[in-house]
Amino acid sequence: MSGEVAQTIVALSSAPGRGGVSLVRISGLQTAETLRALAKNAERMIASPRELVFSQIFEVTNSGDKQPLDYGMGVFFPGPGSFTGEDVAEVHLHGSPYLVRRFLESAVTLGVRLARPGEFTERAFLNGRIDLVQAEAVADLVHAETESQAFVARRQLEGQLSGVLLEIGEPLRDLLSEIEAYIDFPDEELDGLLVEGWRRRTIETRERIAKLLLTFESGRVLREGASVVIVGLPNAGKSSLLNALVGEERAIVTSIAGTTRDSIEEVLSFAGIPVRLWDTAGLVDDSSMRTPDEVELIGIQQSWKRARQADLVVFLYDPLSEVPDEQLLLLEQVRSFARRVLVVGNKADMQPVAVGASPTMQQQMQISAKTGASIEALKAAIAEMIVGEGGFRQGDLQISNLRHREALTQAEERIGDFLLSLDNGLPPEISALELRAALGSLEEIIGVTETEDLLGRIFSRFCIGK
Ligand SMILES: Nc1nc2c(ncn2[C@@H]2O[C@H](COP(=O)(O)OP(=O)(O)OP(=O)(O)O)[C@@H](O)[C@H]2O)c(=O)[nH]1
Ligand SMILES: [Mg+2]
Repeated sequence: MSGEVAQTIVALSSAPGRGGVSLVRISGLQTAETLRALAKNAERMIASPRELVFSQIFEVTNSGDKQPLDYGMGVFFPGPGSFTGEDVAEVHLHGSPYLVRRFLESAVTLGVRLARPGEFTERAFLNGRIDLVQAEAVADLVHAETESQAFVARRQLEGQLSGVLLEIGEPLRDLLSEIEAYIDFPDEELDGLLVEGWRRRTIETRERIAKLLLTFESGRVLREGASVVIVGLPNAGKSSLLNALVGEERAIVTSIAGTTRDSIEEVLSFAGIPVRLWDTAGLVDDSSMRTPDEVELIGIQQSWKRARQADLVVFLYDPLSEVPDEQLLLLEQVRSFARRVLVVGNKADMQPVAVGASPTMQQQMQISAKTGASIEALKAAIAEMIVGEGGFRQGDLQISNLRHREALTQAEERIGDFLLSLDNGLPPEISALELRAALGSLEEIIGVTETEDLLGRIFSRFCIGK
């Protein structure tokens, strides 16, 4: 154990600021000793682990004097059966930044070090309590803002993804030991049938990896939220639609064309899927009858940019438009670059009379942003389009982390190289190298093989006290 890890650490684990209760966590060899110095009833906490004990709490001054600080609760979790695998204590103080600061300073006076972000979870990983995928899930759960994000993180924390990754690697591990046996006996001829078996088993594994990789797209949407951009002609009702979806008067609505200039963002959740919804300045093309001013022009440029980056463009169609041809032209333009387009006809309350309702119009649904008609149906349609064909179903195993995707892609590529080496009749020691690299990539995800750099990147994402 390095000196750093051997040190006892302390941090505020609840959110900083004033509140009902502040929770301070301590982990390491000196935990019991620190608890004895700072809590009057420490002995009772240590004698009955995992039980909350009421106690007077002390502070320790620089000169080593003990003084009353607060009344609170404390609990002791002996290692190795604790979260970090070390002795851990949690002390509940009254939720005051002053009390917390004095408590932390007292612990530091006693030789305890302030923890870095994520250091408790990092210790849990280093002590084998959880694997890397689970450690990342802890951070994801803390950051989860919607039901689906929490669901994916919880599954990952429970170890489902780790389990599947181990299972996928299993045939590769077996195969590697078989091939290595051949390396030890270089005179033996490689049997064609045997090689065929190796090939088949590896292809099966590669297919499983490919399937898992396919879940990344919907997984990413769950984690980061999909960006949904509302575009359309000026006055189509885009800002009215944003307001209807948000459920409050978020954007300015007027009957003046060109009201919205800056794009406006709102974060919402549709059917448990996080959505970053953008209202944009109405699009006008060169043939427009009205000439936008400089500010509006910049807004329009922004609209195009947002639409290009969107996961889904909602094209809000105005059946009452006086420039129906221009509107169809814009729709075609949007269709030419957007990944997914949902064409929504607005102002259904007006019962459009012929105007603009040309037969070429391809509205997928009709709503009224003004009365709120079919807004719920629109939310469902947006959610459905984001997660896409055969995409996310609650219950499917997801990968949602870029690091996982990179490592799986690596593994997939190295398996391809392995198969190539078999095809080319290369010596087994060369094939074994490729296979070992593939396995290495898989194991890196869980943290069987890890580097300091990798750990630094993962745990820096955590908050202090976690
Ligand atoms: N009858 C009816 N009027 C609507 C509906 N939606 C919007 N409007 C009206 O259409 C006008 C323009 O609405 P906005 O929401 O400001 O339109 P916009 O697309 O954001 O316009 P710009 O920001 O100028 O691009 C306002 O007078 C709204 O009241 C609707 O569903 N029915
Ligand atoms: Mg607007």
